[in-house]
Amino acid sequence: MKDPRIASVHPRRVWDSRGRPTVEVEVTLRSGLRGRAIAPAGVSTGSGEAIDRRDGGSRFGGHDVRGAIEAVRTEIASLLFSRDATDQEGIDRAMIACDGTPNKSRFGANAMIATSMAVLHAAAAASDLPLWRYCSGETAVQIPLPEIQIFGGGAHAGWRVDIQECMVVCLGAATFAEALDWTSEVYRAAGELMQRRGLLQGIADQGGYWPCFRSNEETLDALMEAIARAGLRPGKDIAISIDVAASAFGKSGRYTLALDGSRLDTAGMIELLTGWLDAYPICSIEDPLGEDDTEGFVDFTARNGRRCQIIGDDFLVTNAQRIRKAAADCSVNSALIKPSQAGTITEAREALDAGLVAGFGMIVSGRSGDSEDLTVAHLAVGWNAGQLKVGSFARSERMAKWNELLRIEEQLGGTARLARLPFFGEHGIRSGLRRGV
Ligand code: 2PG
Ligand code: MG
Repeated sequence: MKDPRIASVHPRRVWDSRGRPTVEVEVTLRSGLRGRAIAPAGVSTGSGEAIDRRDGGSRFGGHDVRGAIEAVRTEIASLLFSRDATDQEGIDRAMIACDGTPNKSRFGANAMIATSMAVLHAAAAASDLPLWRYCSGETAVQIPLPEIQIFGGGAHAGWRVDIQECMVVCLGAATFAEALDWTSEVYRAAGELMQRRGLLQGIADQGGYWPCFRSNEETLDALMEAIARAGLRPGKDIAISIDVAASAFGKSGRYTLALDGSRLDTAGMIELLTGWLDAYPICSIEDPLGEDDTEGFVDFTARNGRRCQIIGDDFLVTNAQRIRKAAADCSVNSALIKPSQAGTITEAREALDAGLVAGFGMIVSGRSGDSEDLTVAHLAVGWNAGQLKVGSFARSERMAKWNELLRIEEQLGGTARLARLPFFGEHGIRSGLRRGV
């Protein structure tokens, strides 16, 4: 291994996929090798997430990151100087201690995750390994099954529909490459369908079509039609995944679905979504209830957890402790892993491990504000998470990650295996799907 001690930490301001400022960090080792990473940013955020540091004021709508950049340039850089980049945990823990806040608000989660990921890249470079291989060590890995958005919504599309994301999961694909082939056909079919109906008005934050529908359910109908038009069998070749992101329109057990003109309590929301699970081949549902509605999560999972992946995102915020509690409560059976929600690679890994120990389905995820940074694509493979979610099948910040997985699948050659959805109990996802078709 080349000398892995850190010689310098250099931050710069770059721009994310929404055209907002964000933090890039470049870590240079004594050997001259480097690692570089860019912090992503969400807009539908859980209240328990680590907090990005933004400057506020009027410049760039308050989103500037000069404070976060300064924190990397001064305190974080001197903290990391001369440390061994392969000691990821030591570095992350030192940053956490020095930040000193429970939510990383002093340095900023954006400053910390960009640094933490850059350190990881530098360590991989020092080991002369691709990032995914550095992360996996000797452990055999699978190619993650992709969840790919077709329609956007919620906070990512001006609240045109309430449900934030309507995605496809290519259950029947033999390889990652085939999953992308099928998704491309569905994405195109969905675009044609929107155009024919005079609904094609552009794309949402993550590249999914801007959903000009008259009801939330019409989104699911349109996706079913697009899958069929693409010559694929809904529920057999391709299943549906939705991110309800219910925290964004529901608090204290009261949910307002503005497009449908309905106000529902927790029981009503569970009834509505269970009806969707009966009517459509939905294999995965994320944040079906608000982050403060733990009882609702428990009830929903008791009713549907054997036939569907039920994911906590805003509800669990990539936090190992919360994931362990969710496993004990049986409030979900799956968890999203967004490194930027945790704020360091070490904590994101801890959260992932807590989920794997609990037997959860695990999905590594990008953010709605993303960039050309490929870290999450490598983590999904190297950590053997089983699933990856990085938005739609358009816009290069999304395609860069899907394309990177094609390269990794190629590198793995004959040993490459596309992961399958986890199977929950005797009436697991697959049998549930058969009932749903
Ligand atoms: C989500 C994510 C990404 P955001 O809710 O799952 O799809 O959105 O990055 O805005 O939190
Ligand atoms: Mg989500």
